[in-house]
Amino acid sequence: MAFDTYLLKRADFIFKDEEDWKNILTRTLKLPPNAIINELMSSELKGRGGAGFPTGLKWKLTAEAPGNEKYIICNADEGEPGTFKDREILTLVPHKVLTAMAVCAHVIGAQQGYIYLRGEYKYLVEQLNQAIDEFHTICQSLGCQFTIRIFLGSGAYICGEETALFESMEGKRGEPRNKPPYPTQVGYKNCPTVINNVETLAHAFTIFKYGAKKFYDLGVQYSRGSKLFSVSGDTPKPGIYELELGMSLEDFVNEFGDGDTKAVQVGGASGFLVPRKKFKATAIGYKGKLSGISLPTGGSMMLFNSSRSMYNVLDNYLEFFREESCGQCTPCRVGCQQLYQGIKAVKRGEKPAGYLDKLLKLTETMKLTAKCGLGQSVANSFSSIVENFREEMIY
Ligand code: L3W
Ligand code: SF4
Repeated sequence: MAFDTYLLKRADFIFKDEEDWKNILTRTLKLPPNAIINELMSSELKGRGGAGFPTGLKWKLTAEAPGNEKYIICNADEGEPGTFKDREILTLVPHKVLTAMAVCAHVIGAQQGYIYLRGEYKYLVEQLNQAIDEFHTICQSLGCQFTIRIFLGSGAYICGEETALFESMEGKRGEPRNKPPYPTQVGYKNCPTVINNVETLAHAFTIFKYGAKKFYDLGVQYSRGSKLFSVSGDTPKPGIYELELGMSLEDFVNEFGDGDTKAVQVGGASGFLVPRKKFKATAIGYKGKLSGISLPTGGSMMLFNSSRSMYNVLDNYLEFFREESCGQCTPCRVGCQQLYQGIKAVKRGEKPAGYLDKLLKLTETMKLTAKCGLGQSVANSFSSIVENFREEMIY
């Protein structure tokens, strides 16, 4: 099939130039909020947590929302299996994130910001607090009263879902709310709130430093800029890489595979498993110019070679989802359990292979009826594994 190939290109923005933060902060805080929003909008930066909502629009909607009490929250509850990039940003260039949070506060009119830090990243608290103390001193010298605090999570995956995160911060069980209303209108403490992934804020810093065009010139139409990828699994070079969006999976595998890559899981357990025959036709980015299949992702890229059982991979994901489902809605609470038991029954020969089709239907129902992204996205990995590796699922 005809497919435009976007060559894999490395980018080099996120982990450098942090030392400029005081200048960038001073300069950007002097700009009117509208100018900052326009710059973000023209960069076409989209949320790097996985869903890809336009960042400039999120800030604009929150700035325009009625109310005097507003918040900026950095979502550092990095829990998607195979994702380990945000902790590196917070370790190596925390001031970029803090600077972008202060600029956001200036744009939306917030006095207080929070970093919601994954419980397992407790080891980062001390050094992050040191960075925050230093940051507050500089902010105050600029006449900016904005302050940032860390809120430490308790290890529940679901608390990375933004509304469950608010509930958790408010001292309640971490259970997702219905959306809409979106956080831009009703967020933390029911106030308008910007909630951005760590990496999104780090890219905003790049845009404030270099201008929108530099960012926009990377990547392809509808998928602008670079992105961090957490590369793991059967690869000779596991690690974190900053790459331009729009690359084909084939290029990615040529670069990171071990020569025997059978499939790549794009976007963690909530993403899609892409088999070898679709590498060429799959690109990493948001839908638009990319022909073939385009997959947005939070950046988790797990490679599997031919020694791996796709049944075991799916079993592992389902065990994870069944454990992490908050249990609030029936399709997800019961559905995850049924899927987990169901594939075991087929594998043991207790159910016929055709039972897999019933399970596929169940995932379609979950996609339509589950309350939040967790239950809705189980279908992604389930259907992509069962449809492409059915022979590995049966007795
Ligand atoms: C205002 C509207 N705001 C949407 C906002 C919304 C949120 C953002 C994305 O799931 C994804 C999921 C996982 N007015 C709005 C609006 N928004 N419409 O835009 O929203 P949404 O609902 O599309 O997605 P989400 O619930 O935030 C996140 C995928 O990420 N994922 C998981 C990643 C996990 C991590 C991690 O551990 N760090 O990133 C993996 O790919 O499948 O699609 O802010 O409020 N009209
Ligand atoms: Fe909870 Fe799952 Fe329902 Fe989300 S889909 S609210 S995680 S039970």
